[in-house]
Amino acid sequence: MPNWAGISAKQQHEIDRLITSTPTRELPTYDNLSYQDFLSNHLIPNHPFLLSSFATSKWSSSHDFRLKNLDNSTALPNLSALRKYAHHVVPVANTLRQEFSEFERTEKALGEVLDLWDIDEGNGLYVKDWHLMAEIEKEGRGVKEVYQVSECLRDDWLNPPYTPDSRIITSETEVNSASTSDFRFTYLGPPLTYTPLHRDVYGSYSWSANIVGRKIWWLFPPDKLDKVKDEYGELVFDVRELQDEGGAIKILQQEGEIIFVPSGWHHQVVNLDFCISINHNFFSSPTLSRIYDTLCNSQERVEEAISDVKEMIIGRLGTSDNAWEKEWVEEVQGLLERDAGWNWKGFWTTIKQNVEMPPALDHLSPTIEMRNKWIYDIIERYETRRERIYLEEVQQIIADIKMVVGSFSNINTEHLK
Ligand SMILES: O=C(O)CCC(=O)C(=O)O
Ligand SMILES: [Fe+2]
Repeated sequence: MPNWAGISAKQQHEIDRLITSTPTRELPTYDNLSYQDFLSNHLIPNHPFLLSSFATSKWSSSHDFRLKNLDNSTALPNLSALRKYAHHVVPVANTLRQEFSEFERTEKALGEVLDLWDIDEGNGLYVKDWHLMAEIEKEGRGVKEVYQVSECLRDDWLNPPYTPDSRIITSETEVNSASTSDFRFTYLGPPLTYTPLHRDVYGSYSWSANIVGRKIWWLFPPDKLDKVKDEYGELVFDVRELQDEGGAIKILQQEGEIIFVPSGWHHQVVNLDFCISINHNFFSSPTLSRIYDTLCNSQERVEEAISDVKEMIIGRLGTSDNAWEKEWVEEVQGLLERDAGWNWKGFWTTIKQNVEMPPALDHLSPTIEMRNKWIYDIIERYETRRERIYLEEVQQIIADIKMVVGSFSNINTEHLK
């Protein structure tokens, strides 16, 4: 008995095929994971794992969003409980309509999508990247009405520091402003809605909790992507088309479990049931060098894409002084922000904010010495980049970071090498 009346026998067959073709779990699953073990065994080596449903059993959403399903161990979604958010305008992907390398996407009031699902329609619609937590906070309430962030996941440099209660939102802290980003998402969709193969924004880590339903994940370490390409050498949209599904680590994530996706790993996700999930994209000091590399690569791509603009600037200003280079650097940084979501200013500002106001307690973060070493490693690398001389604002931000983390010579990093 499927947990969603809107699916066909053919679709149920595909779900059964996905379940039976998933091997026994190849990744560790913890009931309890100390921060120290998380840091040494997963954050630093960049390895995936799962937390058992114990991690979400006390979340309000695990109670409120589930309807007991007598025929099945997996719950049904309590769509009526989501009605209190019917006025939220949410991004909706139509997973039955592919447009080039994305699904057709629109924005709708959540209530409109719930209306369709209530009559077993809209079975390709996937509500993705809904900023539920930010919306709740904007409405003056606390996110404890939905979830609690597991203690070991609190050192999150990309999102507002976790607080269960309502947050005072000033123009300074307003979500989506330049100073605070929000990568706390909620996803919901019927069986077989899916997220195609991708890597997360900025090369971040992500964690994803299944509140309702089960998902299949295909995970690819960065050095295992050669079998995931089509005949033109491009990464495929859907790994199910491939022989051997590209040799992925394939995981069936049960209801209530949290999966950790390492930084820079490609992944694809298919919902086996009607799923409601919550995820965070995040990063912290152990992966700063990967985030740094991702930004350098994005900049290289932008520079290649607009190399004709460089010629135009040189044609106009000549090369007798550095004026052309300053303009070129500014042009690239502007486009980088639009294309990659941030540029050097955004990157270093994020680091400055997190060293000035660490998001997690000491025992839930790397030691200060470790953190500072990782920061200094990327500062050293940045200081060899030519464009830095033109980005004066960024130089000041880095000077501020150095003030907080102390001068390099004062830090004893010998034991970390
Ligand atoms: O659940 C999904 O459909 C996608 C989730 C995802 O890509 C992530 O958590 O990084
Ligand atoms: Fe993702």
